Order: sequence, then C-alpha cells, then structure tokens
Amino acid sequence: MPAPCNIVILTGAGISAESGLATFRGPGGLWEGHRVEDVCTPEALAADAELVHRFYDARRAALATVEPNAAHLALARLDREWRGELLIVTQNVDDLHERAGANRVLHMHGELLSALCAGCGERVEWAGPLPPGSVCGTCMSPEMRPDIVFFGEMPYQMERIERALGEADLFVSVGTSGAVYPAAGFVQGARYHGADTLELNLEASAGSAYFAETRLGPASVLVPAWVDAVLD
Ligand code: BV8
Repeated sequence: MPAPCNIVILTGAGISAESGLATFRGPGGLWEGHRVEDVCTPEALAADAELVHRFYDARRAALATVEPNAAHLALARLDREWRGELLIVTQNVDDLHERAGANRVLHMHGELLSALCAGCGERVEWAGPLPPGSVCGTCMSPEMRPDIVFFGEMPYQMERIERALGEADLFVSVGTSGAVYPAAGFVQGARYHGADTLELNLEASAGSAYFAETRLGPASVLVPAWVDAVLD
C-alpha cells in the first residue's frame, strides 16, 4: 500500500460483537425479540414510544458493561499513526471506537449517548434513561427522542461520507452484513472511484461479491493483523 493514501473504513455490529454487544441479524440478535418495524421506525416511535425508548435505554445501559476489543483498539492505533486521510464510518451507535481512542469517527446511524429533540433538532449528550416526553432544554418541547437514524430516515453526514468515498484509495468493511442501505452500497461507490476494497467479516455477507478481497474470521483477529500490515 503506497503511503500516504486515503482510507475509509465502514464498521457494523460485528466489530462490537466480541465486546459482548449483540448484533442485529445473527442468532440471539437484538431484533430477535422484536420486529425491526416495531422498534426502529418513526412509526414505531409514534405508535409505542415506551417500547422504543425502553429498547434504546437498555442498549445505552449495556454500554457501561462492555469494553472495546482488539479490533477497536487496532483501528484507534491506525487513527493515531496513519499519515494519510482516514475516516471510520460506523453504523454502530455504541461508543466503543471512541473509548478505544479513535477520533476520526462518524456515526451515520446516530449514537446511544446522544438525544435528539424532534421539535427543534437540538442534539445533547445523554447517558441515562430517556423517558418519552423528556423536555428539550432549548425549545422546551417534550419531544426528546433517541438520537438514532430509523428506517426511512436519512443517515447523518451523507455528503461527507460520499466525498470521502470519492477520494478513497482503500475501502475496508468490518463486521457488517451488508443488509442496510445506503451503507451497503458504499463499496460500489468506492470501487466506482477506483478504490481498492477489502472486507473483514466473520462470514460472507450480502456485499461480499463487490469486494476485491474478503477475509473471513473474527474482527479481533483480522483487524489487528490488517492494521499491523498497513502500518509496518
Ligand atoms: C434511508 C438504527 C433514505 C441504529 C438502523 C436503497 C437505498 C437507500 C435506502 C434503501 C434502499 N433499499 C432499502 C432502503 C431502506 C432502508 C434499508 O436499507 N432497508 C433494508 C432492510 C433493505 N434504509 C433506510 O431506511 C436508511 N435510510 O435510506 O433514507 C431517505 C432519503 C431521503 C430522505 C429521507 C430518507 C436508514 C438505515 C438506518 C436504519 N437504522 N439501526 C440501531 O438501532 O443500532 S439499521 C441497523 O442495521 C443498524 O444501524 C446496523 O448498523 C445496520 C446494519 O446491520 P449490521 O451492523 O451489518 O449488523 P448485522 O447484525 O446485520 O450484521 C453483523 C455482521 O457482523 C454479520 O455479517 C456477522 O457475520 C458479522 N459478525 C458477527 N460477529 C463478528 C462478525 N464479524 C467479525 N467479527 C465478529 N466477531
């Protein structure tokens, strides 16, 4: 890999699995007990705010019980030592990339440790439970909601992501099933602009056919080995 070059890394629930956070679509997955439409859509929030807030309160509380794993730590090392452009675009709403020490992180689907006012759009840090009807400190409307991008809502900072993909020399995907768009289409965008592409995943994904190379295995093994090779 000629250095320096521009790298975009997309992470999904699989990078946090070995930290103990459940993925979505595997056995024992987060949505196993729920239909996605029941917890991750604006309609669900309108129909049963208690259920949706409870779902995210439980996941926010779980953050205190887990630690970043070797894959998060390896990406944080890359963030510190890489001399080119680097952007970690995560679909995850946990804070494990940041707790591992990574700085160049973009949460395209929102964050558990943030709350959003559906009235004025204000976003504030939020660590504890978020009851429905919580009042916004800015506009005083009782419309604070989880700062989560639901299905049918536009992911955050898409222009910045698309710009980074257009300038990337290498696109790496870690721990995602490639089931959700527009994230699942990033590999095609990167390839279109001439980037090399690498998938690091426990099993083949819906996007594997689009990657120049797929390595199968746990992120805690594959990611540190890849970072060592890129930096050394
Ligand atoms: C939108 C909230 C448009 C956060 C989530 C085409 C183009 C654009 C949109 C669409 C389209 N087709 C359909 C759509 C609509 C929809 C969509 O994609 N539907 C799918 C189901 C077909 N997309 C949307 O609605 C998006 N919005 O497009 O808006 C728009 C335009 C204009 C104006 C307004 C709107 C919004 C998508 C965001 C939805 N929110 N969650 C949360 O609750 O956490 S999605 C949810 O799935 C999570 O965010 C998660 O990140 C995402 C993807 O899941 P993964 O991270 O991949 O997790 P998964 O369990 O699936 O897989 C884990 C993988 O890890 C597996 O492969 C496994 O093998 C691997 N693994 C496991 N253990 C390990 C491991 N790998 C390595 N090591 C291990 N140890």
